[in-house]
Amino acid sequence: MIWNEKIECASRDEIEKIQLERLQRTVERCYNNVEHYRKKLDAAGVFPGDIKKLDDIRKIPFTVKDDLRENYPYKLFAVPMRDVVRIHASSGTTGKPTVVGYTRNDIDMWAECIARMACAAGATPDDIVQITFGYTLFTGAFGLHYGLEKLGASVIPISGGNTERQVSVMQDFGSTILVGTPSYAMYLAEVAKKMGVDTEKLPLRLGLFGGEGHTEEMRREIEKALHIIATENYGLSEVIGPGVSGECYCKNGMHICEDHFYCEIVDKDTLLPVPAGQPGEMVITSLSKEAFPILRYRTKDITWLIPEKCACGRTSMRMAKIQGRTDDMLIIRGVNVFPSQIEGVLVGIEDIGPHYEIIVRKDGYMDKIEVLVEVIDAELLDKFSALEALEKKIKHKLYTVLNIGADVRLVEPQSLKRFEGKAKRVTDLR
Ligand code: DLL
Repeated sequence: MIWNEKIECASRDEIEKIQLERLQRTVERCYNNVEHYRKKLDAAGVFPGDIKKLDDIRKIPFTVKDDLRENYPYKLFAVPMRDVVRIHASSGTTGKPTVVGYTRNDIDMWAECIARMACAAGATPDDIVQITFGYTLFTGAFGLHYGLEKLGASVIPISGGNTERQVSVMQDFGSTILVGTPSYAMYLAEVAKKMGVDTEKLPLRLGLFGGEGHTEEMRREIEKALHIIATENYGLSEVIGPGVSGECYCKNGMHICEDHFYCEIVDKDTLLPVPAGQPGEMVITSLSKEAFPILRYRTKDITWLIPEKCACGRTSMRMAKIQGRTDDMLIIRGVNVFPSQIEGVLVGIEDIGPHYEIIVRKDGYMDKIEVLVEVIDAELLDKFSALEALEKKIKHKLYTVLNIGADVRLVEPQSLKRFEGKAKRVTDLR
């Protein structure tokens, strides 16, 4: 089923017409109501009337995370506080958090975007949905919650943590859809197994995962461990939260809600547009948001656009899986390494589990990378030659993909950290 056929299957012309009208309104709203944008647009010599065609968006200066921090907490809001009905924030590991607001219309639009992507993934009003994102300032839980209610599903707002209880609720309440991060889904499967629960017998059938990336290899692990179809969705708090895009059941790129978000891909160094199909940094402009409109936000997420019509029938632009972030790329002895490349190698090797940790340190002047990964069978740790052979095999596979040598340390089963929200797998000690 298609939630909003008129939009999701619209022609390019129809979509671009909506986008241009809404872009013009958004630029006007920003110029008239937000001092920060007015100053930036004035400095660039761009006025709302200059946006005559979609490509004119390139005249608009970029917005970056620091702009949000400098305007903490409410200075980028484009409506009076009395019109704001919800506030979220992203924690941010450094500096001040970034704060975003929503009007009632924004909340409705958000729910619409989530309903579209959940429906595309295969969710129906008959589903029982267990939301394991934390109901906090984080946008994940509330975003999915309202959208799935709009779709008509029965939502269990269990929130994050207490994994054994999650498994019991899943059994007792008959959850059919799991919402959370992919790393939490993996952990949940592990806990279920430890509790002696046969996941094949659970009614669970579909996962709506996001908030962080996972490789195709990890997706297959999750699907196998929970006996579900695992789909992925994408978004970020600065733009709305989840709901920017999501996979349909074809699992071949995430459909963008293009009538609400205009996505560009730019070269991360030159900031010039790259052609469809080529990777670069995703830049997003909101097209209909009232409380917190955002112009050309540099997400730091690396992906590319897929313009072709999807096998599901939707014509909407898709975005490829996030390949990494411009700021999570590790430069090891001059070579660019993305943690996702390491995950792609590890998951899929027999005898080791899907949990891993990457440690980067300086050894004299040299960067050293060490990958910690759990063996499945603890007894292997006592068998020196088998252990050595396995380490060698992993090292070799890593070398062929990364083109640099990495140390591998095999550790006890269950000894690495598990995550209830987004996983943090890299420790850079340099
Ligand atoms: O993570 C919003 C969200 C919640 C999306 C739940 C989907 C589901 P932030 O905390 O602001 O918002 O983090 C946004 O997370 O820029 C990406 O780097 C990363 N991210 C989110 N979804 C994906 C994904 C939410 N599917 C940042 N694949 C983004 C890869 C993702 N990275």
